[in-house]
Amino acid sequence: MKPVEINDLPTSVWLDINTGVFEPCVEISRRKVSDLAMMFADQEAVQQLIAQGDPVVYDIRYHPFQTSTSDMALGVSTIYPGKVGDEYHMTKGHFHVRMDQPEIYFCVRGTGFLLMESKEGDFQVAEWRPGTITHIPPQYAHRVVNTGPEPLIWVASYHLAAGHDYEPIIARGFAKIVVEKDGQPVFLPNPRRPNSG
Ligand code: S6P
Ligand code: ZN
Repeated sequence: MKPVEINDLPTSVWLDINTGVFEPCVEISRRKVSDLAMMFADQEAVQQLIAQGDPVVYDIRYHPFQTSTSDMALGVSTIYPGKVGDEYHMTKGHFHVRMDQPEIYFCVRGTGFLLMESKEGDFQVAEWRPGTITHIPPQYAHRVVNTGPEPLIWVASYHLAAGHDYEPIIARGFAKIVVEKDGQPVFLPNPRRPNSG
């Protein structure tokens, strides 16, 4: 990641809500099936997709707003429609390293779900459509799932200092996975957590 520049002047960026492209944007990250390999339940499907070209699951565009006295950041993420086996495309999901740091997500295109789970095991779901805005309290891990036929695009607003902690998600996932059954999204217990019922 490039070093964050300090800018004490007002700044605006411009977002295309149809494509998730925004300018200026200092960094674009792309996550493919192989980057999320351990996150999906169907490991056979993971290996097949990687062998067939390793499709992109989502892109993240990021821009920091660092002044001499404050820090904020904007992320715009786009999950492309698709599944790995029966499980819908989703983000890795993370806790913030700083457990006092909340975040706001603003859905601008597509449909799906935001999964949130605290370290104590409180599991919450927000259903998303364009215009849904969710406040994620500190101490809740967050993952977005695209269950629709078009890209799911949202804006994330958070403090730069929040940080990303992926380890608990890599180790255990979320309480539920979201899979397609008879053309509809359904929530199933995470098979990696035998007691999540
Ligand atoms: C950062 C914010 C988002 C995510 C992005 C990708 O706090 O929540 O910008 O980084 O949506 O998700 P993940 O789980 O791969 O970082
Ligand atoms: Zn976050």
